[in-house]
Amino acid sequence: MRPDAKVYVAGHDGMVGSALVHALRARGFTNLVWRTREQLELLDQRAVRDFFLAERPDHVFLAAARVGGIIANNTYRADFIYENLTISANVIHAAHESGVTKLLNLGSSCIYPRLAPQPLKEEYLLTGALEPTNEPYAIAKIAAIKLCESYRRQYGRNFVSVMPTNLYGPGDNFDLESSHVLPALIRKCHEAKVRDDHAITVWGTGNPRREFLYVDDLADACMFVMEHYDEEPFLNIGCGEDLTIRELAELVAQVVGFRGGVRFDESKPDGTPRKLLDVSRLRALGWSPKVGLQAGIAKAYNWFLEHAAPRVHAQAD
Ligand code: GFB
Repeated sequence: MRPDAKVYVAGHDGMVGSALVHALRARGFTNLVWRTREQLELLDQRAVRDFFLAERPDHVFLAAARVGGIIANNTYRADFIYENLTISANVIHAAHESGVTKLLNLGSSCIYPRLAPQPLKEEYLLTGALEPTNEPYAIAKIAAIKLCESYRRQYGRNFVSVMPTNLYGPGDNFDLESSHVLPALIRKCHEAKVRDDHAITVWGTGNPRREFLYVDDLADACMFVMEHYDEEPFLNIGCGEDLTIRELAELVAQVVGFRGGVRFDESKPDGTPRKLLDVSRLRALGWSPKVGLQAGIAKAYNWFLEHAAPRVHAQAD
């Protein structure tokens, strides 16, 4: 990327998009473009097209998406498939029409078959049935991969996709119904500590295994891919290590300083039993993460204390 390249970050105010803006600025990129949802509705095809033709960005990070944890995915199934399909189609097509030099599309590790061998290699895509709780979201993300591949094959566009593992960090959603597990556990442990509760309640059996990546590492990996990788096959982004939800709950409790117990609500879904990415392709290209899980949870907890906890308390009062 030239230092004066015009870079559009779609989804700049989300957890991933804001980490990308931060990473771009830290590397000296100043010609950044973004729009709030009020200024540009990404579900509106004409508005997206007009924006791209007026701004003509050189590089695009497609980090705009409707996201959420297992219950949100399972409950708002229509919203998750419709919004994610539409955003991807509108942005990728407009990037093609306006002649964008390179686009990086962010997917998700839930694109892989529920019972695929572990760790998940990129070539396992479309080799089996998906996890039912997030099938609509996964189908939309698979469609986005295929959009990038297809514009590359038909029109020679440099559109690349990456599949991040479960992410967490500053700017995360800490709502107990719609969030992912890690921010939910930070909030549950914090509130239990403040209230001096005996235990927190964790959804499911605690047995599923998940891999977690700190969002600044993800942003760093996206910068690396934007600058060094121009091939068609998409790339996994993860740390290559996982743990059970029970182990995660214990680790979060330790970082937060909650000394009570953990009980499991087995009426809530477990989701896919294991989701560990094979990250050998990205490692072979020369990228690896920097932030360990315990340090990352401590950073995320500090952000929660500074930004999210006051809001949560204000809502409760
Ligand atoms: O993070 P999570 O919602 O997403 O849940 P997935 C991971 C695991 O943590 C599941 C358990 O087994 C949950 O049952 N869990 C335990 C909890 N306690 C909680 C809690 O308080 N809140 C939440 N949310 N989970 C999502 C997909 O799957 O991951 C998306 O639905 C996307 O499509 C995203 O891929 C990264 O890892 O199961």
